Amino acid sequence: MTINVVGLGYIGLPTALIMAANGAKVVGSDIDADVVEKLKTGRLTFEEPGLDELFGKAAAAGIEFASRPVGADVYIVAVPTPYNDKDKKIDLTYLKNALLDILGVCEKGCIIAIESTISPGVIHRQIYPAVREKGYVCEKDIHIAYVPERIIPGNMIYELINNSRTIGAASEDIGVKLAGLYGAFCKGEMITTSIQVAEMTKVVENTYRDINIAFANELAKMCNVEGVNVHDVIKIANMHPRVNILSPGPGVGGHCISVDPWFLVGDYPTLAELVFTARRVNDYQPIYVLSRIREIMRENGISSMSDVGFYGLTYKENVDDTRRSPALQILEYLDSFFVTDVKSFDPMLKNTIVSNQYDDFDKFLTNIKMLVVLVAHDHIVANQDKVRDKVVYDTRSCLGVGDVYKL
Ligand code: SAJ
Repeated sequence: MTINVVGLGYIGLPTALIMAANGAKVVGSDIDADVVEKLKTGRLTFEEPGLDELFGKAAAAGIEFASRPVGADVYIVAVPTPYNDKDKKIDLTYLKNALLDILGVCEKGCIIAIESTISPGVIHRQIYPAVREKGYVCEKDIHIAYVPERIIPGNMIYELINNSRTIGAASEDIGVKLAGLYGAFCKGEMITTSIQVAEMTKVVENTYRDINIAFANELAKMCNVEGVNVHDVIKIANMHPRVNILSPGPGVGGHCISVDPWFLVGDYPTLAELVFTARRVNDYQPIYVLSRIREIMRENGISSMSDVGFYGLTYKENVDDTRRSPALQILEYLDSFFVTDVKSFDPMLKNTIVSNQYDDFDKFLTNIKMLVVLVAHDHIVANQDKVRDKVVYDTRSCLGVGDVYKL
């Protein structure tokens, strides 16, 4: 069986590599010529623990890279699916373009397994018609399946191998074929179900997490009014056998949890009230953190933002991904008021992406009076002794050092 993984981003690349490393004949394709060129010359496009080693194994096993889809038995599609800012509905431009490219080269009988997040009903309402328009009979000439990914950046390789997989297919036969294909590298349970259930489940998983984090963020604000440590409250509440509250933080970033719930809001505007409110709470969180920064500055006689340093620019700990990062949102907000002198440092970033960004932690520290920890990278936990003489606002509650402000 030959496999073409279409879209070599955060999901497509590890998937292509793990399949090749486990013996499948894989071609990875991406419309971004730079990405293809880098991969062809042995360079990875982002950092992730274990990805380097996996790349080596896949290269030795003969993985190929191309700038367009090629003939294959199975296509695995992992292209971006953003949402339209106006109506919050899913934007299927990339997915439909990838599909048309595949339909231009595929043979009858192939399976197109979509991994990109989609909103419920998209395959029947939008993908099937696009396939029919090209003269194919769905589920006879071309099989469409929905196999959403579940891996978490920072622990992707482990989760690719160990998470259970949802396989949404129109027939048992296709479900079994895909379970065999994924089962070649994945030790988790293969759960075969209908396409519609798989579609709804994917969005539900991320929405559940978003709502839970929104509750934690709201709780943090109430605890702050009471002068109570929210982390103590959550820790004790979570000791109840049926309570599991997530952690408050400076906001919800990344390209999944802060995006997918909008699909439900866009599709069911009068029904998804709780989902909408949770999104608003989490989207407002960076501004709340900024108001706390101002309060803490006042309390400590710090009058200039140039004395404040932001630690962490990525959307979460130990990754180099800055998409929809709360830290960048705070910086952008400050910038809109012409406050451009805040200093920042992120050990995970090799490039300078904002002004006054330091590449040396010690130098960064000597130039600030107040440190705002926005991301709990292992690096800051290991180096916390160095920040003892600073006013510290730890929005992730990751530091053990004595006198720090918590969220
Ligand atoms: N965050 C909090 N508090 C928490 C947990 C997370 O504020 O207790 C913040 C993080 O700092 C980050 C954001 O939420 O800014 C999202 O991070 P995350 O680690 O919760 O999730 P993602 O976006 O990296 O990955 C999620 C995962 N989904 C679930 O856990 C249900 C992953 O399994 C999915 O594969 C991925 O979305 C996806 O691609 O859909």
